[in-house]
Amino acid sequence: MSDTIAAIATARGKGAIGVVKVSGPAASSIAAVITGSHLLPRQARYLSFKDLSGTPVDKGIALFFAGPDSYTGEDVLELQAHGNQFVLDQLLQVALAAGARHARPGEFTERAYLNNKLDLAQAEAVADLIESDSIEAARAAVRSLSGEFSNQVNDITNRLTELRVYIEAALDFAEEEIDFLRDETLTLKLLELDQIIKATLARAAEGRVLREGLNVVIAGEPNVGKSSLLNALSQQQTAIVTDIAGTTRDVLREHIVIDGLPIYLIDTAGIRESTDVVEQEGVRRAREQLHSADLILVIGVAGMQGKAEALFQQPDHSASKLFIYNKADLAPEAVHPDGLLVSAKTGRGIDLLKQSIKQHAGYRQSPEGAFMARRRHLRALEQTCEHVITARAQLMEYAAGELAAEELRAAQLQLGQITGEFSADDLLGEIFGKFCIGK
Ligand SMILES: Nc1nc2c(ncn2[C@@H]2O[C@H](COP(=O)(O)OP(=O)(O)O)[C@@H](O)[C@H]2O)c(=O)[nH]1
Ligand SMILES: [Mg+2]
Repeated sequence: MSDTIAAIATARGKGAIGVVKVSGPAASSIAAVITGSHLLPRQARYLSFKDLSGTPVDKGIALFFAGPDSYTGEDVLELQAHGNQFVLDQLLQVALAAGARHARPGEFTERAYLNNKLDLAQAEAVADLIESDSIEAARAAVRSLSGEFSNQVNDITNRLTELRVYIEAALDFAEEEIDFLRDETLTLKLLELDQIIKATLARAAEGRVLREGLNVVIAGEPNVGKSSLLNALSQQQTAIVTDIAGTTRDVLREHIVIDGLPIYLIDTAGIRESTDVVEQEGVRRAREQLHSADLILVIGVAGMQGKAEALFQQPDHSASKLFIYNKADLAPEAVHPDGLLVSAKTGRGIDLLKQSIKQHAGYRQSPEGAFMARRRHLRALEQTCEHVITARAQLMEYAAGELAAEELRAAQLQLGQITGEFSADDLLGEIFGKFCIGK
């Protein structure tokens, strides 16, 4: 990488300060052009920023970091000017005229990754921190950014290596191989590993939900109070509520946040056979929503035995389900051990319902806190887990050391995708392409 990149790093708009960043071999000569001085590394200087003709553009603070001790690992210049678009545009233009080119989205962080300043999971956490929509999400992102998630992944990788070495050594001593491989410490270690992976997965899954939110679909028969529950949960009068069955036809959405957990509540048409074409379409859309749901709230009526359940016994919804019995105000004595009693009308049980939604999301389950993570991380961890389980079976059931070692190797490859040790170029393009410019 021999070229120099530049970008405005602060958000567009008017603000107290605005930052232009430059990274690459020309950073120090660009600094000399703009500031007219030779900047010493890591020494803040307050001076005039000038354009190529020497006309002052602004006054501000210039910071120079000499590579490899910088964010990107290259020479980096940071100009802190006033937060005005025209000022920043001019500074950027000078940098471009003096030898830089426009940075692509995420290119500073991509360079940091390529120069081993951070691994891929950390680089992704940078983008996730910037995108955080709650304190909880920001905390999880910082945890991943500071390497807690990666350390955990590396710990698992090291344990895998240790076990592989052990098994492969056993294979070299064929006579004692069987005893070696049936060794209890080996199977215990595999069991322990399995647990560590699952714990990591739980923390990552929590972070994934914090980042992407949870699709919660409210479903059930007509008139059970689905729309009323949407309104009660969101404390908005979004949905039209009447006692006429089949009122809701369109799919309605509300965004709510429960203790930092973003939830997309989706209200649907009541599921029943109907001759009305509009309602039929509503029911079709309701069924469609069920497929993208993370959680389905199956609504029934308190005191009535769950006809609703039967509607959702179809095997095609993999989402977990929570059974809710509404209108508890009309049947205060009702008992439903399989579900939650609520009243959209009086508000009874609504807080409990929110807590249950949170629990079902696996949220706030891990005392150490969530790792900001993405679906691809979860997939890799799940695959790792499967390989470890298969490895244990190969050893215990068949004493097949070679196959077990092969499984462990496959597990390591999966983990390497999280930290970017083994990642395809197109994956990198996809990850960094979603960053904002200037990061
Ligand atoms: N008593 C009582 N009535 C309710 C409650 N929730 C909804 N309803 C009434 O039940 C009827 C149907 O409600 P709606 O939310 O439109 O049901 P949906 O068809 O499932 O969306 C309306 O008349 C609501 O006022 C509740 O908790 N208690
Ligand atoms: Mg409705």
